[in-house]
Amino acid sequence: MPETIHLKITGMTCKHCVMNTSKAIKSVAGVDNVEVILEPGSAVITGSANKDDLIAAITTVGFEAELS
Ligand code: 9UX
Repeated sequence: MPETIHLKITGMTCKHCVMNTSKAIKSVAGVDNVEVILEPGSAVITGSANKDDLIAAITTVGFEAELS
């Protein structure tokens, strides 16, 4: 069942960071939609993606994420 996941993301400083983070999140299985917000750093994800997989994907592009 689809759900909405809210993440706090630290380290993004520009629009390119936001794009990289969005792409990384979209690459995770089960993501239906994502909105990444630069200031303050956050993401709202809908779908059935695994939360740890989302956090790991964000780490891969150089930022830190936690559930919020
Ligand atoms: Mo440009 Mo955003 O290096 O980190 S992508 S500031």
